[in-house]
Amino acid sequence: MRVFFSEQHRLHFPQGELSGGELITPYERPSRVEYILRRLTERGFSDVEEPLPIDPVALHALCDAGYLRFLETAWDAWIAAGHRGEVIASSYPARRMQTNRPPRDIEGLAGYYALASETAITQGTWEAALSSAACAQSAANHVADGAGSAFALCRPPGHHATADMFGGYCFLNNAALAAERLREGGAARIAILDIDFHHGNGTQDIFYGRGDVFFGSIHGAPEDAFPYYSGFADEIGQGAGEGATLNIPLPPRTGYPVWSEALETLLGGIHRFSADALIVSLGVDAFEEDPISFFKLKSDDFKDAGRRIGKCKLPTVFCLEGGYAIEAIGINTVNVLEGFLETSQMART
Ligand code: SP5
Ligand code: ZN
Repeated sequence: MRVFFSEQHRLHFPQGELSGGELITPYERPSRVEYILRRLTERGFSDVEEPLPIDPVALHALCDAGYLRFLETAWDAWIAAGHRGEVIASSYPARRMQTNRPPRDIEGLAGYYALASETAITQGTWEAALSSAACAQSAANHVADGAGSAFALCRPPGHHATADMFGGYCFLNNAALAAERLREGGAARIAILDIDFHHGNGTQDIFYGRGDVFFGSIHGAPEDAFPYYSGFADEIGQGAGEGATLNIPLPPRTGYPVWSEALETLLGGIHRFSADALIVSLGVDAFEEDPISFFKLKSDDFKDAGRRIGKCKLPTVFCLEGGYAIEAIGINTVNVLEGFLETSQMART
């Protein structure tokens, strides 16, 4: 399985994450990918490639133009305004306020384009987000060209980002870009399987009205877990997309017996959808030792999950999402890939 990876991810390393009223060292930090790379090497995944530069046409087709301009210029505007910290949103267009009038002031603009305040923008965030998106795009190209699977080692992650909002450590929706690329590559129907602990609100939002892209997610129930305001079981898509969204929220302390049953339900949905290709939003924060999550999966469970996913026998792009138990993130991530390869019966191309 080819791995797409860019060193440019390092350009995004905010110093602070707003958590419990404090600024702490971010959970989503550069060393995460170092652990994954090390494990990939140990396990013989030696085919690691730099992605091609992002295709700007695809990016603009997916995202709001004002949002992209904001991401590109936010840091400079913030510094020019005299702010001394990192770009952190603090005011939001909440209920009954104006949600369609981007302010001129950069502090207002940050909240206009944010969905949460834990995620800071810093000097290299834009470049890093582009490189992460490029990994997803190149991985999708590789699969569209006939490879059975590919792993986009995306950092920063993407599944919380909508076409016009950042947050949840995400800026550009890597999985959505991969889906659109597979569509262009000839796959008529795409399934996105999101096994990150958190609901992939951004991916869901992007495809909510679409009948050609299925989105299924297992996640911590919104009553108890970020992003709190989406991921309910009655969110099923709308219009042409009705029935093409499937959410399975699960309560605190959910272990593998219940989690794997939910996975089978999603895989059944993907089968009935008759997908031509699969994208896995691969977060491993369902792990029992994850510091910000509450599921109880063990490292071996990730291998079993990979085996179940491989049985779909679909061309598959894996995009890295979350996972914050850093010492185990390599083992857990690569376990999914290895389990997948066991059952998908596709050679490591
Ligand atoms: C990609 C991804 O996994 N994003 C997750 C973003 C979560 N951000 C908010 C986390 C709030 C966690 N608070 C729980 C602290 C438990 N000690
Ligand atoms: Zn997550």
